[in-house]
Amino acid sequence: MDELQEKGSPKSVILKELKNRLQKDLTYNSGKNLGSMCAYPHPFAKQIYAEFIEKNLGDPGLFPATAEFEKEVVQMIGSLLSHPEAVGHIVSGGTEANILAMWAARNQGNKERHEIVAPESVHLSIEKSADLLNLRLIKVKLDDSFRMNLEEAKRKISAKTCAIIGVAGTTGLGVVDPIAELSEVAVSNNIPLHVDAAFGGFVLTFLKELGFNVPDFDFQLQGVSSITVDPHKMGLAPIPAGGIVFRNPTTMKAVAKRVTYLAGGETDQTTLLGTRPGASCIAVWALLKHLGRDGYRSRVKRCMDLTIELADEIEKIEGIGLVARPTLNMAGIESREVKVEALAGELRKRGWAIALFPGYIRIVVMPHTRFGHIEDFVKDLKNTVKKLRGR
Ligand code: 0PR
Repeated sequence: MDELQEKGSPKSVILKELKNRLQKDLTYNSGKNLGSMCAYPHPFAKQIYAEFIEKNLGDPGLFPATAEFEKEVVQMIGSLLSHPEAVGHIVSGGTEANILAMWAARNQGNKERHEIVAPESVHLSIEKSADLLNLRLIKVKLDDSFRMNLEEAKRKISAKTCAIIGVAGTTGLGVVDPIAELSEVAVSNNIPLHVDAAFGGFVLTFLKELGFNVPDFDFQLQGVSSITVDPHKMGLAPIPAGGIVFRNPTTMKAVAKRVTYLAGGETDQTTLLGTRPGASCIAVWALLKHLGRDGYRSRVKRCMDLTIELADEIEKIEGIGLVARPTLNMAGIESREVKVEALAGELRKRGWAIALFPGYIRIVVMPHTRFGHIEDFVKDLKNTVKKLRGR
């Protein structure tokens, strides 16, 4: 048990202990982390973050310049998602972004509307939202390509539905739900469609520009009312930096609470948190300005090229296969011959940090992943499968 000491220790002693003990944490550049949707933050963003650490977006009157940067970040993200007039916030992550979207949708609808309709592949944060907001989460089965089954979704939508949720880059496999079709359903039923592009938001548009065949998912589609898009995933920003963008200010204002006593003057808070890290937001602003579309596009291309190489190698290994050809920079490994839990266990013993979902292993190819890391992984994967098949 640790306790707060009466007298402080010298910085050098503390630093030494921190460095020693933190060695236990896997680093991104070890190449062994193939299971995380986060990346080592871009060094420029890290520098900016440290420089403006004291900014608090919870009191925008006290930090008016920081608040302006937040507006501009949202506009830049909005422009990436085909709607520069978007409003929203840089928040703590995809979870908070999804909670905000559900909160706004619930408050905007009438009292009878207390159900949300989402695919089985939806992220846990939507379950948390339903729990917190007293909404009933109605899950829709997936089709053969692991996308939300459209016909079932239509059947489950009713006068009680306050939001439909589609995922653009599912947590497990990175697939994109039929957002264009869901948008039509949303428009004809006058229900907001929330798109969870926490991971896919910083990938899909660039893939499209690179000539990949990816479906539409953003504000181009009239029914899309809000989008979650996380700078701390493929946006390369320091944690915490999630993003929520709304098509209309009125949707966001549905959660507004007036705060009258702040040092910077009265404000309408439209976030879950009060005190919020302005440094995160300023770092995202700086990074978007620094990398530009071109910087992100080239990183996305590298990740996708590597993912395709990995996918091709997985397909060559006897005894295992891909759950689906990758849409994004993620791949799912399944097997009819060996237990994926055993396979994951063996790979983890060899130091690989990989995610294990029911029935498959998820690999995420992030900007810190190099060709050599994939080569090493494939080698271990081959040997492990061989060993397990031999039993
Ligand atoms: N929406 C989707 C589609 C997600 O995949 C995630 C998280 C969220 C929302 C929630 O985002 P926050 O975690 O920012 O609140 N997806 C990652 C996952 O579950 C989160 C993560 C990232 C977990 C890095 C572990 C890790 O090492 O895989």
